[in-house]
Amino acid sequence: MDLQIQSKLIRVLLCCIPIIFNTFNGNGVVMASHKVNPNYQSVSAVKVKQVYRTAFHFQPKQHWINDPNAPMYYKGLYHFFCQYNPKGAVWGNIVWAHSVSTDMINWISLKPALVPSKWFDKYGCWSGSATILPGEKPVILYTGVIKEKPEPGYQVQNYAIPANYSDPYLQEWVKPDNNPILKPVQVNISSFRDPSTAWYNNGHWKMLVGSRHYSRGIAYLYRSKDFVRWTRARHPFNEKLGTGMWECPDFYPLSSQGQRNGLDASASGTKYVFKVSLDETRNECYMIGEYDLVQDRFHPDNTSGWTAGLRYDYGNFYASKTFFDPIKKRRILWGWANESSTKDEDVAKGWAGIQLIPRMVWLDPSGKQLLQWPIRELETLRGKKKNLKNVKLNKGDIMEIKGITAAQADVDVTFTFSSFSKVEPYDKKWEKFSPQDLCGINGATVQGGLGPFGILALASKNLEEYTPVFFRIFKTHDKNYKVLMCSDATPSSTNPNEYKPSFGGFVDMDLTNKTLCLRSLIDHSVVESFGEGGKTVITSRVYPELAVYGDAHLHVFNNGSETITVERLNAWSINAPIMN
Ligand SMILES: *[C@@H]1O[C@H](CO)[C@@H](O)[C@H](O)[C@H]1NC(C)=O
Ligand SMILES: *[C@@H]1O[C@H](CO)[C@@H](O)[C@H](O)[C@H]1NC(C)=O
Ligand SMILES: *[C@@H]1O[C@H](CO)[C@@H](O)[C@H](O)[C@H]1NC(C)=O
Ligand SMILES: *[C@@H]1O[C@H](CO)[C@@H](O)[C@H](O)[C@H]1NC(C)=O
Ligand SMILES: *[C@@H]1O[C@H](CO)[C@@H](O)[C@H](O)[C@H]1NC(C)=O
Ligand SMILES: *[C@H]1O[C@@H](CO)[C@H](O)[C@@H](O)[C@@H]1NC(C)=O
Repeated sequence: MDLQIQSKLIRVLLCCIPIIFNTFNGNGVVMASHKVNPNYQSVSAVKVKQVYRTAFHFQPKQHWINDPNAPMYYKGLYHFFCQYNPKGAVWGNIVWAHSVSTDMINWISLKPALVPSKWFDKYGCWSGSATILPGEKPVILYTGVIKEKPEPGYQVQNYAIPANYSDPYLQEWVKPDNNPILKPVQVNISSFRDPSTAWYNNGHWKMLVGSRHYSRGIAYLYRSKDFVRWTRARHPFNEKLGTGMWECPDFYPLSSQGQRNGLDASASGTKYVFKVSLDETRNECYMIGEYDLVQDRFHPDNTSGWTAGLRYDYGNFYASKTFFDPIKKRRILWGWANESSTKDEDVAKGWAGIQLIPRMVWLDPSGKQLLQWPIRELETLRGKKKNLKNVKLNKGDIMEIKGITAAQADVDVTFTFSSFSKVEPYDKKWEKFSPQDLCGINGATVQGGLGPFGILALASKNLEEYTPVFFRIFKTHDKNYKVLMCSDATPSSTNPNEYKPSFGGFVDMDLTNKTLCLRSLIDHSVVESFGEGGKTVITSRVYPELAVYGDAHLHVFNNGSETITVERLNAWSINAPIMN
């Protein structure tokens, strides 16, 4: 059946299912970095402001969402859950929102899957993951908050199972009475959360729980034979001094270098990925390394360990989680992007938070990092197309890409240049700077040698507002080239109240062919950009005042003295899918 028709059919079928609202009333729980304003957390949206809502990114109809939870495939449907406040547009009253899809693009929302209802989750059903047990039996592991104190709450780990395995929608979940399965024994009772998907080897199920001991970030490993009685391993799976609380640990095997197919959590990989979300800095770090099966520990490779500073996304992206899609044999990454607007604006908008487009992840041919690419299903939304070939851009040139909906678009460009003669030297004093700092110093208006060149997304007619996404190439003292990719929200909006960071990441690539690619997904208040086939990814949230709907424009530009050629550009209007 055609996916769209099938989705519509599912929607029709689901209209008949009564939505049961939860009756939980949180009392101003303060989560680590979410200082919740109790005055706001149960202020229900009266009117949902549409202007910055995304068209093709995952969003509920209204109110707050954060972490993606337990993505999985079950009996013909992709299931997606996330942290959700059913009563307001700021964090609080957290339940598990639940949606299903046949393509991870069109979504239908169901009633929340988990709401606080038992003594072991009375003050919150926090993040967790799904594991598919033998016989196609999904089980959810999640964090329950049993006391409000000490802040941000006393945390335990619970499990939940489907009430009816014949129901492909998995609408009812049961929390068995032998919960919690893990109490915080000899661990920090208020920093003990986010159980990972479990994997199986050497006769045991294994899973990770995020924690901290003072400033030491820790991922504890637990083992079980029956999935109910769990024992903590003597050594943490991984830990690091000075990194603070580790949230949402994720661990998975990879196929060999350059192989795009993903592996089930329990398969043995050529290499493994270990990822944590760092609560203190509110960004993530992933590492590629070896899994020591005897010690049950993860050892990052020297080239991809802590010092490499690898991130899935150098912009607005947090609390990510992957799952293995058994149908298309791929590993899919989900991540949450919060708002860059103020709490008052969020309350006025009536909503906050989006999930980014699911990305396929696999090991780069170098073996040193991952590659990421939006799932192919997104391309089914492509509408009107604009195509360009061999267009030269001299210093200062800006060329508009007309004829598509620039506020809701997918643009894919290949840039080439013919010489390195004008490349700028990489200033030695920048070595202590992060790529984000470098992008802050070297914006699109700072003219250079080889770059800046790229696109101007969500631009107003007279360029009072625009979000530049661009590259700039430098030559280091040891005669290597360094490619910097930036996504700069600074000029994105004339509203002075927004958070408008200039995000940046280096692109570790071979420039022999003198080409560089950029793909950006532009969706009203989000610009999600993939540099060089997904080597470096940066997401920005932006809120233009003028460049909205039909008043948004898209351009390519060059502000470096070396002429840049747009060898090929494809841009599409993107249609809106069914969204909850
Ligand atoms: C279980 O789900 C199936 C499929 O939706 C349905 O036919 C059946 O009535 C359900 N059983 C119960 C006990 O709800
Ligand atoms: C335990 O976690 C809480 C909440 O994050 C924190 O305030 C406290 O310092 C932690 N204690 C230790 C020993 O890590
Ligand atoms: C990785 O680093 C460690 C410690 O610095 C060193 O002993 C080891 O030889 C390095 N391994 C490789 C493959 O470079
Ligand atoms: C290019 O640089 C000039 C000089 O700083 C600036 O006026 C112009 O706005 C820049 N172009 C873009 C697209 O930022
Ligand atoms: C350069 O281009 C050639 C021919 O298209 C291709 O085979 C090769 O992989 C490219 N090299 C790099 C480093 O991209
Ligand atoms: C998203 O919002 C911005 C602006 O308020 C903060 O600076 C970020 O820390 C926050 N990110 C997360 C993951 O919460």
